[in-house]
Amino acid sequence: MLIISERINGLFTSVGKAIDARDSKFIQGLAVRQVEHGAQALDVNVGPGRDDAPAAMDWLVRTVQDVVSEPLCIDTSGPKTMEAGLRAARDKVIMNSTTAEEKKMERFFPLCREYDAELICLCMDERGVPNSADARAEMAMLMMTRAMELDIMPERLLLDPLVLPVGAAQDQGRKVVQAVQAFQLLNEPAPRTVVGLSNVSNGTKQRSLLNRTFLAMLMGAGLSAAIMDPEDEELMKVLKAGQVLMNEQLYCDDFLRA
Ligand code: THG
Repeated sequence: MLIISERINGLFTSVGKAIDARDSKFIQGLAVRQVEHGAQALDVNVGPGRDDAPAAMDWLVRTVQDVVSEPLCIDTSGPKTMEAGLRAARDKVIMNSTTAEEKKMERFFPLCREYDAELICLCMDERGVPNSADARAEMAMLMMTRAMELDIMPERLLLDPLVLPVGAAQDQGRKVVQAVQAFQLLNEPAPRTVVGLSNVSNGTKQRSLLNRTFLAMLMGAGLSAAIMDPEDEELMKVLKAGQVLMNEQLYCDDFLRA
């Protein structure tokens, strides 16, 4: 399980303010802390509704990579902001993300090829989010096929079924679990999968409990990566136990500490 830090995101009020003020100390402190707690990659997102998004992304990427060497996951739906992030990045990145919208694929696949990046493929298109696991798998297949036509091999992709808040769409949780299983049958070797875990608990009162329960379910379904908060200790305990139970880590009596 690849742990991608969710915290460098302008959605968080404090992070949004730090980006506005170009407060590199605050952002760098957060980045270092996330890595110390187990982040293996860092999602970076300047947040919604900015006129200066490409400039903000350029600054954010440079600021974070000055203090950590983990790969960055450049999180934006805007091609200009994505390109600014790709140009600023010193090492290879994960692009987060294309959707199945024609306009998105036309811009993001060539960028992926040009910068030799990995790419998250988010299951949604002009009509919204597919309502079933099968419809999500069909959309993931479409993105994978289109990528291959441009010589982007499936190994470079991460398929994201798109997690919705349980409070708004309670029937979607199990469909996402089923979609993660279905995605792995789309190719050989099985394509990698990723989710934005905390989406599931948005607007609820038991965020950590819902996040860690959903993580266990998704790990059981074979999930490869999660955008999540490694500073949530209970969540990280479930992750470590899950890795032992899925035979991804060697069991020992002290596995939580190991
Ligand atoms: N898939 C992919 N990328 C993603 C998502 C996804 N990137 C963004 C998001 N979803 C994952 N990251 C977050 C980050 C923050 C929150 C949820 C998911 C969050 N933030 C608080 C909120 O909105 O209530 C912020 C509140 C505060 O200021 O503290 O919940 O699905 N590929």
